[in-house]
Amino acid sequence: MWRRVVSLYPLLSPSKSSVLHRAKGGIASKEKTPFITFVLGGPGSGKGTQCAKIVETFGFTHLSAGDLLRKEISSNSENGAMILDTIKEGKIVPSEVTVKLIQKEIESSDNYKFLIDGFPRCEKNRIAFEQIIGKEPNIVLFFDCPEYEMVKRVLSRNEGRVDDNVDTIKKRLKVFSALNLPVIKHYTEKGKVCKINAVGTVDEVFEQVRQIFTELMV
Ligand code: UP5
Ligand code: MG
Repeated sequence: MWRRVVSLYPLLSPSKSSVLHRAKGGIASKEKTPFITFVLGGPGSGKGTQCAKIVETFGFTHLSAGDLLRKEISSNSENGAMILDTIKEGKIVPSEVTVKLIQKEIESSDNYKFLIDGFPRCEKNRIAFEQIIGKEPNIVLFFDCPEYEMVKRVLSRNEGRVDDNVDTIKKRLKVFSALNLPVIKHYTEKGKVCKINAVGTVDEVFEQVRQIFTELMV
């Protein structure tokens, strides 16, 4: 059966106010450097849904790494076939490919506040981002969701995604647990993670998110 892995993971938890206090300095320096928010959580934890609400309420630009990769597939780019095979297997696309797509979006945007959704998914992704972009995230949101709930949400999404099937979701969950949780642990130790309980209605979850961003923007 689906195990509950995420919440049992021994995360350090610095207080939310100390995380926000540190991040605030970054958002104050408007337009000089980008303010980077990594939005992490397992497949179906609600990252994309909550990002849409943050964009609407707080004026961030939403960069979903998965959406950027799917766009590469549909535009028949040179990496399209490789990306499609990787996504079907629930594996992680080579870091440089994803970071370059994110970099292009950041550099061509007029905004300075970014939500980077579903990235970095592994330590190699994290290191590549920090080397190529030359910056760490200001803050990391982690949507903490039990596996049974993530599976239920993904399997009822019905938007025709090639990876929304029982076989691939099992692989995606394994990759999340093995490779993405260490990234969350890394940033937790650096005092950058705000953990959000992703169970509840979309609006209930957003209440927690709203509090974080309201405090950040003050
Ligand atoms: N829903 C949302 N919130 C809900 C709530 N509170 N209550 C009830 N239902 C809720 O939500 C999923 C579904 O649940 C939706 O139907 C929604 O209405 C409902 P969503 O907001 O889409 O969740 P999200 O966390 O965004 O789920 P997603 O499936 O997009 O997460 P993944 O991280 O798996 O997908 P992503 O697109 O980021 O990546 C896909 C693949 O691309 C990866 O597996 C990988 O192969 C590849 N990839 C890389 O290789 N590198 C990258 O950097 C990024 C992706
Ligand atoms: Mg998503």
